[in-house]
Amino acid sequence: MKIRAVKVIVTCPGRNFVSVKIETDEGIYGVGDATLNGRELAVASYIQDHMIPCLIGRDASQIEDIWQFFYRGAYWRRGSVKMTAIAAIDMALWDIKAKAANMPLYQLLGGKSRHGVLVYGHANGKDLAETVDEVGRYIDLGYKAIRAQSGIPGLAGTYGVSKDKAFYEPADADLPSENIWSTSKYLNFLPTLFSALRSTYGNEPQLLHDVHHRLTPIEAARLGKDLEPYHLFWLEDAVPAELQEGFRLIRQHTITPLAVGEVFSSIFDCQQLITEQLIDYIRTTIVHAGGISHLRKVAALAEIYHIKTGFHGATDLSPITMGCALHFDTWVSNFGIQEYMPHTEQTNEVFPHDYHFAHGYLMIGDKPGHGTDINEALAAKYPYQRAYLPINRLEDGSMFNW
Ligand code: GCO
Ligand code: MG
Repeated sequence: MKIRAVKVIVTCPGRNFVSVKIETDEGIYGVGDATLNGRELAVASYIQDHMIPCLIGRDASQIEDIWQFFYRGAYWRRGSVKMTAIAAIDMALWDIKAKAANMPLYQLLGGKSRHGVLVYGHANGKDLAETVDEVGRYIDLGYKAIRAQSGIPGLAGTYGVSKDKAFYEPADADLPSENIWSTSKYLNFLPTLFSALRSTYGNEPQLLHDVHHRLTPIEAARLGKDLEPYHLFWLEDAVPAELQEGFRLIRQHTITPLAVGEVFSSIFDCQQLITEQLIDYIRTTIVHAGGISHLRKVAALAEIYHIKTGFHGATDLSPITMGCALHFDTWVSNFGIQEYMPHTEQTNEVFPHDYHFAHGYLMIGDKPGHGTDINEALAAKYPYQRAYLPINRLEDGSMFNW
């Protein structure tokens, strides 16, 4: 089965998405997600200008060889743009292989290990009281695991607190907007939030929190310790993780479970974190780290070290990534949890899919392939609109991590 044509499709049904569609000479096609929030066109160009000429005429069934061709053959290794571009091709090729086999993707990977995929939803509020109410709303919706993010007294705004309660869109302006951050205000406030959540809702709901890369290891150790009485499911991205050995310090001080990895692009970004058991959940996901082929290797390494998956699943990852992730989650033995932020109706129309939410789980369908498609005619109606993620500064004006 030869690759006949490859298209890069850029669309903005409320937010930007980059997708690829690979067509074969046997009429079977596959789609993949190539969205890298805030840097979309770099990936589109990487695929269009540097991958498509090498793909035409290749055997679409040779997924691993094509992966290695683009990984090794570029000479320049890793990096978010390259690994997102490779991921998109990889997802589309797995879609084709599964369709050719007339099987849902999870069957090709090894079959079902569970009947549904446990997800966590995103409760957030402008202050403690509103966040407590929002967590209650998610419990009422049937979520068993809920991430809680809240406005912080004395700060105008922060990561994870949304204007729109149903849909969170972090890329909120055509040039980066600026937030102001204070670590001490945050560290003083956060334990009061989780104390209020546990006293209101008891021990049953799983509670999660995303620090969004804003602490140093010793600050993260303090926070992890302060949160221990409220037994979080995980504390996410407590520190920026370029320095993997930095997690040793956090680990020495706290038993709060740690999750990290949504910005990683390969197994080499988490090798030490995994082999030294410095984390509990690996969040590196299919779209930003080389696709299904590469994530299988990450998950297999993690499994040996008692580390579970917890794939990134924000709205800037398209429904195609979600479809692939859910097949992976349904199969992989060391599954932990899946992040879930519903896409808007407009996005769902452009990307028809066969997964749905029920009682705290996402359920996948049995269509051959990964179960997600793109409506090209509709996609063409929404041209690209430049949008950036915010940046963060300290109260004295210093550039900080967002
Ligand atoms: C999460 C993430 C996202 C990112 C976003 C950046 O845990 O869901 O931190 O909200 O900020 O994906 O584009
Ligand atoms: Mg995060």
